[in-house]
Parts: sequence; C-alpha cells; structure tokens
Amino acid sequence: MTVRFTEPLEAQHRRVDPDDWDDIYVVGDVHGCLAELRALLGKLRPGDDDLVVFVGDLVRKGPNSGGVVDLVRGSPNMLAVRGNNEEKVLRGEKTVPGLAEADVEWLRSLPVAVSWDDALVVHGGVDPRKPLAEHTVDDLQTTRSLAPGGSYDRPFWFERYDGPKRVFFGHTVMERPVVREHAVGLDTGCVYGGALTAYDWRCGEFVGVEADRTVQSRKDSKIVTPRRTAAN
Ligand SMILES: [Mn+2]
Repeated sequence: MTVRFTEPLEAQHRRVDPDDWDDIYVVGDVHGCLAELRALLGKLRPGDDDLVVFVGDLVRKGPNSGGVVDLVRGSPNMLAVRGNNEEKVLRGEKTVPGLAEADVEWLRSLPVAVSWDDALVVHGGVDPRKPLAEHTVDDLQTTRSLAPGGSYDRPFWFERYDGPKRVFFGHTVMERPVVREHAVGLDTGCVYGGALTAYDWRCGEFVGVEADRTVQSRKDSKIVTPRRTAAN
C-alpha cells in the first residue's frame, strides 16, 4: 500500500517505520495553544520510544506559537506535517510573533505527508476524485469541501473517500473527532474553545483535553458536526 507522490512532493513525504516506535499518537491542530498541548502530553505521557505526529497548524491564532514550535522542534520523538498556516508564514503572508528565523526554517523543513502501514497524515485531506499520487502540496494542505466553490459546504472529502489509506487530518474544525474507516479528523477547535485531540494509533482510541478558554471566536457554520457512520 505504498504511496508515491510525484516529485517534488515525494521529497516532502516522510515514511515512518512503526516497528521503530512503541506507540504512535497523532495530534490535531494546536494553533499556538501551548497550555493545552502540555496538558494533552501530560495525559498521553509519551516515552522516548513513542512517536507523536502533529497534523500541522502548530502556529497562528493562539497565544504561544513560539512555545509550541520550541517544544515540538526540541523533541526527537515528535514530528509534524506542514499545515496551510505554516505555509502562510513561509510565503510571507503572515507573521507570527515569537518565531525566530531558525524556527521558520524548521517549518520549511517539515514534510507535507507522513505515512506508515496504512496510515497517511496530512493537514487538509485528499481528493477522492483524483489518484493519491497526483496530489499537490496545496491539495494535501487545504482539501475540505468537494462542492464547487464551497469551503464549508457538504460533501466533505472524508465523506466520499474510501481508501486505500486511512487518512489522519486536521484543518476542518469539528464538534467532535471524525472516525471513519478511511479518515480520522482531529481538529476539534482547541483555539476556538473546543478541545485538543490525539489519536492513539495502536489502541485505536481518542485522548483529548478541553481548551482553557476561547482564544478566537468562530461562526457555527465553520464548525462541522460529523455525520454518524457505521464506523462511529
Ligand atoms: Mn487549522
């Protein structure tokens, strides 16, 4: 089930050997919420032999993007994909207070996809209308709605995608995590007063912490209620 993207994206695809790690946790959009990230890690208690993979959007919107980058960058057992908010910083469209030049270079070095076994971690999602191998960086970072021109109109990609990979993603803010056979959505809107959510890959369980406070408000139309599926 190995996926190869076309170059140059393949150079930004990191493969992980799950045999190298006791467990693997996948964590949703952090957006500078350092206190909640610390609380979540306090619950997960990952050891040196456990890998923590972030779905991207470590930075922006929340109170301490620099602290989140320091923590992840300084941890040999942590890995992140580059989200669309990292991309905005790299393109110079947005600046983040507290981020040193070396931190920005680290963001630039992050892969766009991480995979192992049947798992694929990307920030946004995959478009079921085209082969996985033909996706671009932008596709993987920003795919959400499949409706023409509708960023929060149904159907969403994860309601149509049926494999072969099981895709772990953020980007689309959910009232609760999405769990489907081929898609696991982890952005439960921590920075909007929701929760920061992780998925324990070996146990198949979610672990979350509630946000301390709402840092940013968000329209209800931009918070998705996942539909029930057989897998739920
Ligand atoms: Mn996000």
